[in-house]
Amino acid sequence: MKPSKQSTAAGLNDDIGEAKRLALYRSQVRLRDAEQRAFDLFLQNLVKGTSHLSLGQEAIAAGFAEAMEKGDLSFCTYRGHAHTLARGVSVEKVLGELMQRDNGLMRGKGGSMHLTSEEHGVMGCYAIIGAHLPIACGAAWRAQYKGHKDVSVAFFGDGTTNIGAFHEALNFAAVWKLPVVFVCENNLYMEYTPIGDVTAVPQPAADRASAYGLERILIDGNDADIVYRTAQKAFAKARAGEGPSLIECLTYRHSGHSRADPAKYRPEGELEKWKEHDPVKLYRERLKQFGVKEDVIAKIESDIRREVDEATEACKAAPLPPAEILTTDVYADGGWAWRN
Ligand SMILES: Cc1ncc(C[n+]2csc(CCOP(=O)(O)OP(=O)(O)O)c2C)c(N)n1
Ligand SMILES: [Mg+2]
Repeated sequence: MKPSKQSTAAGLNDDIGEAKRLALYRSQVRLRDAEQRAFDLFLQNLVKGTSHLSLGQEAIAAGFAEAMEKGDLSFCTYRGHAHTLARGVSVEKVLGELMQRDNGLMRGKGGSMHLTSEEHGVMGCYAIIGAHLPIACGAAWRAQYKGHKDVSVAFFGDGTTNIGAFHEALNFAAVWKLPVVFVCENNLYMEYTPIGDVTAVPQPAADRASAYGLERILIDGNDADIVYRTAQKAFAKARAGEGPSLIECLTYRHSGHSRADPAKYRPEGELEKWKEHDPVKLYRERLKQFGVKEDVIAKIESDIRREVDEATEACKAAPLPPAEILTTDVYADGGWAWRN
């Protein structure tokens, strides 16, 4: 997608307020720095197993998480670091998990693709494409049945829209008017295949919304203000009992699909073009347009740098998990920890 002309005009509408704007920037810088560090640690052979980065997609995680309330639930894919961090899980817990240390979020037993924190509303990262969409519907159905006001939010990629579970979940959510928000992060590629090569419509999620009686929502996913406003609207609709939303966010991943992918299949110059519309860079400019002083911005950046450095050191010093935990949090112990 070309950088949106609308985004600047929309961004200058001061309905968000300085405190929230600073929070949106802080969150995006934290996601960027933490994931860049994860990549450095992988190059040092300190990250075990595979991992999928969201570098370039930060505005979506930050914008949605900042619009969520405590108790709202996030359901992620294997590309889940950013969403987990954006809900407030610490950088140390996430990096520790990637490094398979005892201080990790799952004490090193899950790795990059299984980040979960019930306390923060992070209801897991799912490696099977589309698997979490019906699960998010189940969580939303529970909220509807019990009269709770929480919203379930399922994040997924463009490729996921060609999977049966996507269509089943959309239909079910629309028929039952469930408080669920489906967020498609259209980064133009599936694993290595351009989404346009294998999809019948140009916009894989937005162009299918009408099939389920839903509004067509297609936004600039690199502009955190636009993401935040769209999320707020969808959450208000869900909380009012008016049913689900399907939001397609246009974005681009800066790195390959996973750590093993050098992304050589992308046309020359495409990455550079998208980097001109980098969400972090864009939002830094936005803050300046609203009169935020350079030293305030620089302090946010240096505070995050320190946080990521300290988290890295803590993870490097942390022990491996003890062997005894192998048999905890699994069905062999009755699965009690998961019941309520
Ligand atoms: C049911 C299923 N089929 C295939 C795969 C292999 N696979 C892993 S990621 C991926 C691409 C998904 O692309 P997209 O939904 O656009 O998400 P992105 O990785 O771009 O965030 C595929 C096909 C899988 N994990 N699950
Ligand atoms: Mg994709």
